[in-house]
Amino acid sequence: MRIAFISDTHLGFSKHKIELDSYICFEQALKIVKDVADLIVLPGDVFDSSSPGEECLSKTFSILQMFTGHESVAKVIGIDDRKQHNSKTGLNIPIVAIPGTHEYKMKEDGPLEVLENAGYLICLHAGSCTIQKGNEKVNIFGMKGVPEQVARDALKKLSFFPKDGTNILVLHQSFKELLPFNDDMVATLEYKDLPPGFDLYVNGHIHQHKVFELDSGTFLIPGSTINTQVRKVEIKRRKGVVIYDTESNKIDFIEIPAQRQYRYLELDVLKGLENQDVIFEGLGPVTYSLFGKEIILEPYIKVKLVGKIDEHKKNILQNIKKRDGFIVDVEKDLSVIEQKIKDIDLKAIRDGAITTAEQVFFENLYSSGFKKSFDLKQVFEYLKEEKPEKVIEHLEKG
Ligand SMILES: [Mn+2]
Repeated sequence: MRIAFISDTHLGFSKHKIELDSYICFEQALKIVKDVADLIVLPGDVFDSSSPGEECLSKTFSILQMFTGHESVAKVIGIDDRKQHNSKTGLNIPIVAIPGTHEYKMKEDGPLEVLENAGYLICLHAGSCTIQKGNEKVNIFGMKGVPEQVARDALKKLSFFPKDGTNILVLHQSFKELLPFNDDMVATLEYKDLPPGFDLYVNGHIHQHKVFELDSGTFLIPGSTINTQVRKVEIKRRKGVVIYDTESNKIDFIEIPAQRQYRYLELDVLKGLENQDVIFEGLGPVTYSLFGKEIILEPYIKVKLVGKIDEHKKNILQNIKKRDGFIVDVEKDLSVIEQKIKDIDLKAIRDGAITTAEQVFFENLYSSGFKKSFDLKQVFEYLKEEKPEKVIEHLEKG
């Protein structure tokens, strides 16, 4: 059996002036896998939100409908999950999904249950389902994305155990080994916590595609189909889907053909701003037709600025930001802010504030009947030094 993994599609993602990329990539992912896969697995973060709006659901339904209507060869023959509603899928290929961290809800139904009730997929929360094609059986075990602090205990409690056939465990969590630091708020799971005996361990959540071997078996991170954070590591590799062949154990990564181009630049304002064309060189728009419209995906350039900006540089920067046909996202390095703070004459501000406070103080005292015979200047000094007892002493003397 050939199983497709399409992870972290984040349908409805709309930050960074990007609105349709999630749908464009999801539709292409389904297009890629529909002729080659017998089963599709979505390892979480299918939606970007646990309560997507009508617009997002409508677009999602439109895309799924493009792939409905055919008789499937692989069939779902059993589901073992308490929260499961619907065992039929209207698509030509069965789809099994788990909710990710973005769809997380304690108990209520989320968007994946909406798709399940509409007959599009099987949503596993803490259970398994079996898919059969000819004589071959594949068991998909799934645990929905849970808060990291409880992930280790939750997985242990489920005590997943392989069944007859090929066994695949699908999760949506962080792992301690994948992090550069140890923090139970961020990850409690370690590879050794994985139940043994599975043919493949699949994990959503991590947006960079990776495959590696563990003692317990092969660990597959399909990676996301969209960049949700424009960071150096995240945009390094183009996005895609994964096809796993249960017979040969081969894992293939297939790139999504039409996707927005990204570039990450660290720019020293002293050197890098004069030759602006270098910033845009080699990047161009990508067009794609979806929902009966031609959509132009402009290249996205993230610029991290390092150094001090003067007026002249500010103008150059404005030109870069305004360049037609590009999305330019400028992030200032902290050192720029530090420099700005240094440039401000703090002493002048402080002195100015005190002078104003002094005036207000005197005016208030005189208007409330204080005689000018008091050395109010001295009183104010005492107050500034936080010595109220001295103030009283002074007033009593007067
Ligand atoms: Mn995600």
